[in-house]
Amino acid sequence: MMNTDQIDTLAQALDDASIRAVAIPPLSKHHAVTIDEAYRIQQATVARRLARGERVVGIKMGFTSRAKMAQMGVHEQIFGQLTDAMRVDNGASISLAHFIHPRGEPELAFLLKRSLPADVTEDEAREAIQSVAAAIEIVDSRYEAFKFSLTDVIADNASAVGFVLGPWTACPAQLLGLEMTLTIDGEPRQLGSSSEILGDPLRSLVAAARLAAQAGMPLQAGWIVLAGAATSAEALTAGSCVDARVKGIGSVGFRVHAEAIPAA
Ligand code: OOG
Ligand code: MG
Repeated sequence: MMNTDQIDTLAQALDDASIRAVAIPPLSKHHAVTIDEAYRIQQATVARRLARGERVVGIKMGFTSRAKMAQMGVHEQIFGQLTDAMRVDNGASISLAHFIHPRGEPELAFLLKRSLPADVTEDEAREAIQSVAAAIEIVDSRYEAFKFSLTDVIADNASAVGFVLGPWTACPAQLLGLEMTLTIDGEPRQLGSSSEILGDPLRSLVAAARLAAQAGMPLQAGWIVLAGAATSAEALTAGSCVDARVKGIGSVGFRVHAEAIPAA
């Protein structure tokens, strides 16, 4: 069992890596971390963000599609926490300088009008949806070469660094079979379907309610839930224009600043 000091030390290493945008070796290289301990480390990294004035605005689900499981070699659903500081306005520009090796992935976002208990049914989860939006998640592992174990990535807040939301819209009767595309510089790079998210993105919301409540932070009214990417993620490169579209729901996008040209 890890004590609070050990948890805090590992959280600090991850938080520093995030602030400095310099990767560290995976925790699992030197420590045997359980899933419970990994979520405690995650909580401690988020506590450091809260101490800097950030606010939790929701959660993100990870590894809810086969494409993501295969890309990252992690086969269990996890969650990470989203803060207000991670939000990137639709259409805004970001700088790569703040990140290590960021990637973008197409997602679907839920806005909740009600809190959700651990044992919520699919019908109750649907009832709790205020609206939905096309989203892009920006993930950036704090680990070298973007390589990690299940507990490593949980501790690292599920690689959360940014999210971009398209306009909120009423939840359609069916969330199945919606085509999801990630486009870079006008070129479609990833193509998937909302059905690839646990068979139905609504199931991801149900899973989110369960995991978050089990971790002692039940989903709240007003929170955002990212359902998890339907496809693999794409590396972000300087000067590119990244867009995602969820058919029937909407579009969202952002730009990556061109690299600053060093003075001669
Ligand atoms: C991020 C964790 C998974 C998703 O949508 O499945 C995730 C990562 O790939 O490092 O965000
Ligand atoms: Mg994601």
